[in-house]
Amino acid sequence: MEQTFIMIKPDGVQRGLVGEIICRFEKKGFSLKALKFVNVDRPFAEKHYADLSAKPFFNGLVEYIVSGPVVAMVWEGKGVVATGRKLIGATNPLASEPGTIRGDFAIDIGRNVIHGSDAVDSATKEIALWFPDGVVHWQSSLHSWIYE
Ligand code: RTP
Repeated sequence: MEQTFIMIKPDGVQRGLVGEIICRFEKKGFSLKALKFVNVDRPFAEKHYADLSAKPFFNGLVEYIVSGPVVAMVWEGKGVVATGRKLIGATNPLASEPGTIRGDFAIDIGRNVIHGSDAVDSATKEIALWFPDGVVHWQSSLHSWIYE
């Protein structure tokens, strides 16, 4: 079953959106496989966002991610990478549809509350980076009510 890496960024934590975000993924039917509350340091944030290192906003992005604790999670389910991105909404919250997390709770691209892996291979890399000891294996008892 597909897995994705989701991070609630420092603004999402500070604004008390952790429960709301977890609720949205749970209600959709996805399963939570790993969760930790963590302060990341600069080298770690730079590694996570290595693909963006040439972007002009890279330094500000890293400063933002290290500015407070984040919630790192692994969610599992059919199509969770792409559908997780739909639940999150467009990168720029002003372009995110109402009903999405960023569409409902954010305004500025530099304070957009949440990160979600953009492809299955980046999800695999990000899960390995954030959860090097692996994740818990379990199956929800609701499985047969969610999947045909
Ligand atoms: P994320 O990785 O956080 O899920 O975001 P994304 O794929 O939707 O967007 P990406 O292009 O990978 O950018 C990563 C994060 O960088 C910040 N950003 N700031 N100031 C800017 O122009 C700008 N552009 C991007 C955002 O926090 C974005 O989520």
